[in-house]
Amino acid sequence: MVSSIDSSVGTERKVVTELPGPKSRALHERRQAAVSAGLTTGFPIYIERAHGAILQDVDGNQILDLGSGIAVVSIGHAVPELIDAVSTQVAAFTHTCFMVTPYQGYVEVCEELNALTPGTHAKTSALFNSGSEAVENAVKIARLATGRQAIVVFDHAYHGRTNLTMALTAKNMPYKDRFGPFAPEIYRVPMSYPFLDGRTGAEAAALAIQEIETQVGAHNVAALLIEPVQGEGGFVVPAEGFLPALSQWTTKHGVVFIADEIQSGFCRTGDWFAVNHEGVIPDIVTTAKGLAGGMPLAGVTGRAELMNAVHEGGLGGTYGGNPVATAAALATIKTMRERNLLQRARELGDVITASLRALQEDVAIIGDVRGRGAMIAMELVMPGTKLPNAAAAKAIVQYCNQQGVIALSCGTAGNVIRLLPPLVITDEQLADGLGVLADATRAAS
Ligand code: PLZ
Repeated sequence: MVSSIDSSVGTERKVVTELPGPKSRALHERRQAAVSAGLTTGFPIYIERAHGAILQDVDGNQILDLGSGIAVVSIGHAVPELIDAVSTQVAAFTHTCFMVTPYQGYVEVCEELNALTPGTHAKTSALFNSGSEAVENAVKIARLATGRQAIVVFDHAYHGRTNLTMALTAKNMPYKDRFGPFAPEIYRVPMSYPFLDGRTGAEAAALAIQEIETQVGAHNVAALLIEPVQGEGGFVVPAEGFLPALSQWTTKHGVVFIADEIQSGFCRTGDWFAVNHEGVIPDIVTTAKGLAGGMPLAGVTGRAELMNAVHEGGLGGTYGGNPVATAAALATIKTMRERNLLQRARELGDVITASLRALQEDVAIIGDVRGRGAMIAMELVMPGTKLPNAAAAKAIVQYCNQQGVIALSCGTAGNVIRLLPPLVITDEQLADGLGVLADATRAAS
């Protein structure tokens, strides 16, 4: 099999041209003529190959990846087990459409999802292509199963860019602006955001619940949809007790609790799912990103009585659960187990948190350091306040890029730097990346 990896990609960050280099700049020019201007790219270096936590661009620069393609390649780039599984599957068959003729890989991924997601109750799953599509389907299922329409979402939420998921997403620019009209029956309530609201989990939950009950009515609510650690919205970790209180409320009122674990799931936070940190058992879990190591695959997993309430033929799609993507997912899950990436994510989190906390002592622009496992962020503020400092975030990302490090920003105000390294990043690579990030932060403050 093809298990040989491309050994030409080094293991160290190495910048050999100005960034972007001449070949990347030439490709970028071609791109301007060919690709819609609606797609922008933070760091337009064109990638040729990758390995582990290093991306190699067309000019021969070796770039340290602290973003994993937005939490996707958690097992690292070019993992031999994944290459083998995908290559074998490509040679066997690439597509049948699961609704026409099925195959084993689809069933096996559903079995894994049913077993890995929290709770020992009977579950079934359905597979799709993208996170947005998974969220859309979770909402469809919850509405059908409950016979209700209202969907409750939170401030700072991100759930996708399709029409329904734009409505579920909080931030207008760039996701929603002038793309409406949006889907009705979506209600947004306050998120627990300890750094900014200072509320305990119980207080924040009481506030959210009060708004739902007075403005929507519990009996109208089909589902409450929440990211247990918010991703694009700023790596917001709700105060302890917030998620359990909401979960209890949904159970009491027959509301479907949907955990969107698309960014936080699959080892990222040091557990299979972020809800596990507080023992919350969702009715439905949506997954994507880290699930398939870079192949497009998403899942909806939930209580069998909800998932199976759907009429025959009510769920589907041409490519959902594509055989190559399901082979990638099975190899990814196996790799996560064999390399004990849950444990590694916790170790990375400890190192990153300690480094950022030390930096916070030195500079006045870091207001908060937060996150779980290998999903850690710093919120940048105007010194002495909690007011957002988006300019600093932008400057830090640019500085990192110039030094050959991919760092991502997020946050409703664009003032959060988030770290999502591949979980196979070495200690040396991480120390190198954190050093560059510290230099960048000092330069910006
Ligand atoms: N739910 C929690 O994080 C995707 C978006 C990048 P798709 N986040 C990255 C961008 O700017 O488009 C995401 C997420 C959560 C849903 C989604 C949507 O997943 O696979 O991008 O559709």
